[in-house]
Amino acid sequence: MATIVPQAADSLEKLFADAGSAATAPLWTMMQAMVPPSPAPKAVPHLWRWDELRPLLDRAGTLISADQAERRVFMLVNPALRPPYTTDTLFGGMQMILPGETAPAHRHTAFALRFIVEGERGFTAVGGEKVTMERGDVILTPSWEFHDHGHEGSGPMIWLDGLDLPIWQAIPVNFAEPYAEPRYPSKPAEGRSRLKFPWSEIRAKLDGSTSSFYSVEYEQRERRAPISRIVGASAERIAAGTESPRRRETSSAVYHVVEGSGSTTVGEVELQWTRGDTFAVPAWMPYVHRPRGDEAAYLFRYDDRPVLRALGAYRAQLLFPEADLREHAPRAASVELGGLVFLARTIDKAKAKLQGTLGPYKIGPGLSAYLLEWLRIDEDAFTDAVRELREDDAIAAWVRAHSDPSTYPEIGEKLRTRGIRDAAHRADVATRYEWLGDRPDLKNWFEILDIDDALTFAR
Ligand code: GTQ
Ligand code: FE2
Repeated sequence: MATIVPQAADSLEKLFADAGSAATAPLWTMMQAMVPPSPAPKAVPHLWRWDELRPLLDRAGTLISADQAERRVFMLVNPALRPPYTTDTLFGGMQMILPGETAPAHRHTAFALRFIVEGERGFTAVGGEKVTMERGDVILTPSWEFHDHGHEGSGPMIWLDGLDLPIWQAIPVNFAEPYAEPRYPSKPAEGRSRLKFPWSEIRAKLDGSTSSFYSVEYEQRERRAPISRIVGASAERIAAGTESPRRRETSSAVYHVVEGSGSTTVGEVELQWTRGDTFAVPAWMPYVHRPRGDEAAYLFRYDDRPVLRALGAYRAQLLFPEADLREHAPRAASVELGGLVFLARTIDKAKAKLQGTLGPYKIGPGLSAYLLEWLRIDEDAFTDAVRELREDDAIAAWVRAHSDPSTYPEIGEKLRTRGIRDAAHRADVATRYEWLGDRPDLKNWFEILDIDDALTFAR
């Protein structure tokens, strides 16, 4: 007689066991972890002190040659992660080469930048172009170009390497190729190299601003674009006795202290820094820099903003979210506020300047500077008012109280009708607005700015 074996009741436990055997797993037990409610970087804020790294490099210099090592680099390993993570998306390493040494030529899909920390007359040869190094220079190694390093000076040559290696852990199709010889044939660059950004140039831009906080983005020489499709870089100046605006971004950053000392609060952590130190700011943690003493601080940083933008994942919480001119244009020239054209646009630019998000815009020279000049309002006083008052109406009332409203119709007329004066002026303007060469019919600034705003953010 056949016995009937009762079918044991099914259970989630059994289901999970069988699902595991079938190389599957239920999403619903880990929904939050797989699709988290907010950005969840694994990296922690951390600082690497120059006076700790420097002796390590010295010792490495006596124990291994650049040739043996291929690259004599101490990776800056985030304490919460493993190599090559300095942040979740960025790699930082401190590299040293000694006089007469060769770090042999290779190429890889990963992008690299170098920020020169110590020494002179070192060089890196990139794609046949020999680029000499000096403290503060930023030198680019674009993807897939052969590069080797050497040193024709005396004493150690040390720099910070910034690479996108962590990205290639998630997309593991990074590959490298050695060159057949230690050196790839190269010649010194003729004139200004497309690969090099001297510190003197960047510092002059930073010092050209009256803002207590100012940020300059490194852009490709040939066109308005970040230095690579994955990694961007900028330099920041924070005046003594002030602090940077509190920010948080979905991008992470590696900072290097070029001049000055101070501290950065990242989330709950306070990092104390001085010249030569390097620190990691993970994604989405609020951070603010404060210089110490009576000197301004100059910081270099690289970040993953370009790749986040490409992925549609760049977000920032800023002091003035409406004024991120890296992402969108300011209000149009013709927008009137308090009886004045161009005032709304100038407010947007002042806000952007305050928080380091001017992107391709500037306040002066140009119509914003003329507006303030004709109103007899000092730019610094105006910027302070924007910072304090924040709202359009309050700022417009302040402007009214600090200028003569009977002059507004005339000022408006002058601004509206201002345009390109002659061929020489046009040639000069066309160095900044390249597309103008194709539009000889255009003269009026308001029209030019409208078109340029649209072109700047056209994708
Ligand atoms: O100098 O070519 O820090 O290929 C990591 C990978 C430096 C370099 C690094 C590299 C290099
Ligand atoms: Fe390399």
